[in-house]
Amino acid sequence: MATNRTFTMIKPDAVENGHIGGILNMIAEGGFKIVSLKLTQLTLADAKAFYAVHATRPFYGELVEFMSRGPIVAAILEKENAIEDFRTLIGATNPADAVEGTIRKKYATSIGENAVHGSDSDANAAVEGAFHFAGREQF
Ligand code: RTP
Ligand code: MG
Repeated sequence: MATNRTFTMIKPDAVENGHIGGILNMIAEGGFKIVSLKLTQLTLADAKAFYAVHATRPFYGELVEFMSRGPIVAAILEKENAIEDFRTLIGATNPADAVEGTIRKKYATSIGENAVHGSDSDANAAVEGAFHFAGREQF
């Protein structure tokens, strides 16, 4: 299995609720190496661009308002099979469906405010990582 990278954000709800440390710990315990990391905040325009793929979905307005309302932690993570293994670690989009031991089971509050993001493909991980980090910030 090839080593590859995924992109994650600790979303505004989890930052507000004091879960940065707990989530980074679960990421480390899950075997992911942090290759980029920062506390930052999306503008409304940033959030609209980042989630452009969801522009026609009914929850888009709510999603971009939420994602820009406060600081987030952005990170690029490296591991064998990173995309799939990270989505397993974060759990289902709706925390009500997330299994025990996942980040969303422990820290998410609702389907919209679900604590973390994980890229869904290698191509999107590269685009999303480059959205937040210059090449010299990707170690
Ligand atoms: P993410 O992209 O954040 O890792 O989440 P995901 O793949 O599990 O879910 P996705 O379908 O890509 O949806 C992106 C984010 O939109 C919000 N959402 N709200 N109210 C709703 O029905 C609803 N559905 C999705 C969530 O914040 C979700 O993570
Ligand atoms: Mg997604």
